[in-house]
Amino acid sequence: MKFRGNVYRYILKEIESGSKLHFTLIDPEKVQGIDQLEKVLKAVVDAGTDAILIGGSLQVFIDDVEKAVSVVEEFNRPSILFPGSLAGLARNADAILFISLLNSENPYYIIKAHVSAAPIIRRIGLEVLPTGYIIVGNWPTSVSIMGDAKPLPFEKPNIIAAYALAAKYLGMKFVYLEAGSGAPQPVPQNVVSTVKKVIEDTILIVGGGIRTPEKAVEIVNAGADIVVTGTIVEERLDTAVKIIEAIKKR
Ligand code: 1GP
Repeated sequence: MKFRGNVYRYILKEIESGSKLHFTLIDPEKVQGIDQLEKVLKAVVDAGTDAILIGGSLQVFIDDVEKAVSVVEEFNRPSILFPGSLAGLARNADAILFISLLNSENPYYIIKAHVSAAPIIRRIGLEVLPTGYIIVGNWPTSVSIMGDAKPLPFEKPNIIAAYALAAKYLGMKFVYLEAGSGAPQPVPQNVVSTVKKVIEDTILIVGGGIRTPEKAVEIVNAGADIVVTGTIVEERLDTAVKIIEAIKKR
């Protein structure tokens, strides 16, 4: 059954009821057939994942994104585009994380891609989730390379928090702290808590390098509202299920 409704209100309602959310990231480039995707989605939805993000940094092609979205439609969870480029825009999704890469050194990723995308999004009629996207960590990752960003080091939580606060003051509804897909370490607890303390009720999404239930629970306990996992879903579905269950029953 297809998800129906307003995605932002759905997320807010969960958060206001005291829940922590989990989003599963599906990279269309890495999907190995519809059967495999259905199996993965069934497992994560049964475990309690709240929404499916669809996107990637490389080789994303609109046909693949639309195909992935149409499989998500079987599972009554919102499909949210998480585009690495304009090729990640798909007609049939429920919403789009409209991400400004705040610490990019290239204005294209801060605002110019958005200028190109905005009229298309309006025409398609996608719900927009305005998101300040901040790449953090002590190493380059695909997303920092593709987005011309120098990751903000974990040792500078106050600078990371200042970026997040700027996003809040610009009116963005979400702040996404991104350590990068497959990062060797997830965002540390002190960075999450420092950011959450200043952005208060702005919704905090944290992702990148989360591979164990313990780390996921640490991150939500530090103040993340939403945790995203992608790589572990592709590599160890059983562990991904445990991560979701741990977040949901904490
Ligand atoms: C990437 O934050 C997500 O945008 C997920 O990262 O693939 O490391 O889980 P992982």
